[in-house]
Amino acid sequence: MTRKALWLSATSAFLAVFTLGARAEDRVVNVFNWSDYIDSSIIDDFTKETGIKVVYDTFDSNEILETKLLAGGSGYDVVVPSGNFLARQIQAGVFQKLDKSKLPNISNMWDTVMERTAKYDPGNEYSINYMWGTVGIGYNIKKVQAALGTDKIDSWDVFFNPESLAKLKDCGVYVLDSPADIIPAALKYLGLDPNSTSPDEIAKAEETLLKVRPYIRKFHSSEYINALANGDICLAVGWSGDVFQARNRADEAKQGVEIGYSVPKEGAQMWFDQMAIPADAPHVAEAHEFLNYMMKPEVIAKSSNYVLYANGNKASQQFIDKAILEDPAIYPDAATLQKLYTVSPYDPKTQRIITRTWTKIVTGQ
Ligand code: N2P
Repeated sequence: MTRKALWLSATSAFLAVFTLGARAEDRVVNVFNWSDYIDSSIIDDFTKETGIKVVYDTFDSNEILETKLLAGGSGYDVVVPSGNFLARQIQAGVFQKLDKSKLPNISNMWDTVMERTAKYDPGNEYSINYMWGTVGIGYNIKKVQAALGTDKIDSWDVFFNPESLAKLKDCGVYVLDSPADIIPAALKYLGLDPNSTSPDEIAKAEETLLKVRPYIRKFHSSEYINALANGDICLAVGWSGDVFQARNRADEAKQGVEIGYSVPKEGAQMWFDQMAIPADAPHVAEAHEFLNYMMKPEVIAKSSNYVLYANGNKASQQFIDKAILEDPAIYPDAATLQKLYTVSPYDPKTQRIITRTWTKIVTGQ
């Protein structure tokens, strides 16, 4: 081979590898979603159907997601903040508007849910609902019966009343490490507006939480699923579907652990987790394909059947297990809806107070 021929063949080999490499690299979508929030076969099926590889990464806190998004350059193509966080992230310019022409399956979405999510994302221009649920009380039925003399929890009093929580200290109490979920619950328990931005009222919520602080073993937003399922703890203030996943894991383990979930009568927060595409997402076309896939009725129903949260896709309901669709703690009936409130994003000043308050509560000082 002459030198020139050698050079040419090396170049074409390089070009071939480079082009193949680039093509393979194009077909990637980087997804950042909550932990315990998908049936992983959905990811595999998406890749089989589209050829797009999914790099799937998880978090368990809106604050963690927000820090990454505000820093920019996260590399994520699809992220799933809760509505109250999404709202201020939209304001901060973190997301791009969705190209609805690439999302024909949007016609499957549920107007009732879209009306509610429009409160955070006017016109639903930046986001699609993934799942929604409540913040309530998960508990070990037998252990609570033994400690409190009842196997039915219907009030926040079991948690916020120090005399009651003291009785559960030894069997173990976990609480979400999530100020925007717990402080509104404390305000609601006190008969105040869960959306209060009054420093005095937030101080009252802090006082209430500090009184029960000695009886809380851990603040964590995902470990309570296994801790409840294994019988390591007897109560967790947590998210509905996670508690139901704990119940299923306990049933599968057949160790006699029975898990209950309560939407307390004083009221509970209803939240919406929204799929959105960061403004600087590297794979925008693939992100739209992913969102469109997740809006297929059979696909999102499979996810709800697995994670035990309601979704915002009306057409998926025919594929959702009857027991899930008819469980008012998952798909609330009118009476349960009456008890649910939503939360608004905190303004910067209130956010600072909330962050300071939360540090005091978690550290117990
Ligand atoms: C998933 C919990 C997501 C609910 N494990 C919080 N938005």
